Amino acid sequence: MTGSAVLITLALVFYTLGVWAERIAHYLKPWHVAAFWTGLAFDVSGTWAMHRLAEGPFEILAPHTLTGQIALWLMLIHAIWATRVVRSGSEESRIGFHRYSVVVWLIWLIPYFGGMYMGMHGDADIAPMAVVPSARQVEYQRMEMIGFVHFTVNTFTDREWGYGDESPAVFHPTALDADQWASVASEVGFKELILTAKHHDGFVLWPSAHTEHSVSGSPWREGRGDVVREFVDAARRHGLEVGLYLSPWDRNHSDYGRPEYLQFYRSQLRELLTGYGPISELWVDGANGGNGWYGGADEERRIDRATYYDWPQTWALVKTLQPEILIFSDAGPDIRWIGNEHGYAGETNWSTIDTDGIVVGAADTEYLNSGDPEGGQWVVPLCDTSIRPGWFYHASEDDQVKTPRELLEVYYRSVGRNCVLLLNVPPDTRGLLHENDVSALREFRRILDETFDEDLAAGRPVTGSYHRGRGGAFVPAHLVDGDSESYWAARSGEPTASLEIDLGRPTYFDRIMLQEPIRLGQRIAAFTIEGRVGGQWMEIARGTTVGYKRLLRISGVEADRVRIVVDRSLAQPALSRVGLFEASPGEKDSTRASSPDRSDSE
Ligand code: FUL
Repeated sequence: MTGSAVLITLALVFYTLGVWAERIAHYLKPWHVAAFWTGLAFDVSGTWAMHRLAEGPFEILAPHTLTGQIALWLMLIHAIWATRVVRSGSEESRIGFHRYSVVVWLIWLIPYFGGMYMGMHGDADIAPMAVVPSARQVEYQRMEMIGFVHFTVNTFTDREWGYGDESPAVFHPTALDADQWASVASEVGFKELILTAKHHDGFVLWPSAHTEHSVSGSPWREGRGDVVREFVDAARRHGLEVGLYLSPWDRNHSDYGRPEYLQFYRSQLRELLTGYGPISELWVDGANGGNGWYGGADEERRIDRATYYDWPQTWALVKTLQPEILIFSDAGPDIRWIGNEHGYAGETNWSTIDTDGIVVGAADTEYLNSGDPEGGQWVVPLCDTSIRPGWFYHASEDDQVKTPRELLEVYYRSVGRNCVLLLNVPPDTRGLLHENDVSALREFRRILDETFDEDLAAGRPVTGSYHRGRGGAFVPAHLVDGDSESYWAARSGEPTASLEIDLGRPTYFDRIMLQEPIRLGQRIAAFTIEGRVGGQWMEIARGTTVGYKRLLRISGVEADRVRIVVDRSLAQPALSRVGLFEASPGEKDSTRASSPDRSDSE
């Protein structure tokens, strides 16, 4: 309990004692009056302490303040009156006085309980923005990195887009081990894996009741196998969430382009979403229409992207089957494409967009890349890219696997720019992740851990203005307390702020991490970081949005104090974390080699 609450509770004790002792005695005694005055003294000091803690100017007309004021004045009048009655009042008025006392006591209870309620609930959070993420979207964003598994007949035909006429017999992994995929994924920090249950060629990785074009027709596991099942089970064994990619475009199906195909597509969704337990994400690809086999027609088919799939109804079906699922597409509704396949988010990246009018497969990629501060929907940005040039495995690309340093580049431009990174690591013809991919991933992880292992700002003293709340709910120290739930918030109505971390001694760092408590919305639009180097303040970084996480690479400085200046914000800014790090030597070489863009190394 805070000091003010103790004082006000003491006021309650004394006041109640005086009033009820008088009531029982039916006679006003001098000690009753003394108890009234003591109660009043505690109430005045408790109220004063509370207002010192509460934020901003004293608002005389706020409901709680107003009832509190009225009660205080009533108590004062009552105490003065009681004093006079004891001193010079008639016996009759001393006998009847308790009636007034009880009324004043009852009125006083209103602000007391009101204050207690506000103490428990009033400062739980600052006011959220008009658009905030769902709890599931926050969970999703916190995963930071997830893995993509592109695997189908293309793996065996050495193609990127199958035509739809592949024989199921070509699908014959010799050593398929979904456990290896999942164990590598969890080892390198992926929190979810997404499998291409069906790619554009239409071949399905599970034994479907709706098409013959599936693993049932392949020699693998004598036609009795189910890749989706093995994948889902392995992922869960390794504590990973499961996502499925079901290509809307189907170059195998004879009905593709006709209304009947939609029923087929929905039946496939039904199979996947009812047969394999909880699915965290459905991935809806934008590629669509064009030539294909289409049951032997072997022709070009175009669809109207805006209407053909009747997405609102299709997504409603998906959510009925799996209420917790998140749907990815260019238009969300829950997760949005970042607009390119390099895994790069815009330097400015808002989690909000306006999904109205976005057509899946024909979206404005610039818009998706940076989001929209005025957007009416929260749609988590997702950066997808492949560890190899292609999405599917090709032996010819074994020596073109992204290096750990290239992976770091992707990481800083995706996770470091308010995105979730979806990294594709395609199994080879054995059905295993290739050794080159696995070793690049492991080294990438090692460097990442080395860089972010020690936060040089952790636990250091932080000063700056803040939104006052009971129990210090929003103090600057929350930036460095290692608790992702706690946060600092500026005074309400103030879109700028400045915070200063005292590092105690000159400290070298070259990586900066900022995080907003996004469950209350995204706010910060521009910020500057300054450092005191050799007694002189200098600007060391500058940026726009922060969002869930913003990572900045700077050329190293040795500063003893660091200032975070919020220059512009859509509402009172809030931050849950500021971290300062020294990059692993493995990373620094890469910075030199690939000379990162100014945007990340201002
Ligand atoms: C694209 C597809 O055409 C690629 O083959 C791959 O699946 C990628 C993730 O999405 O649109």
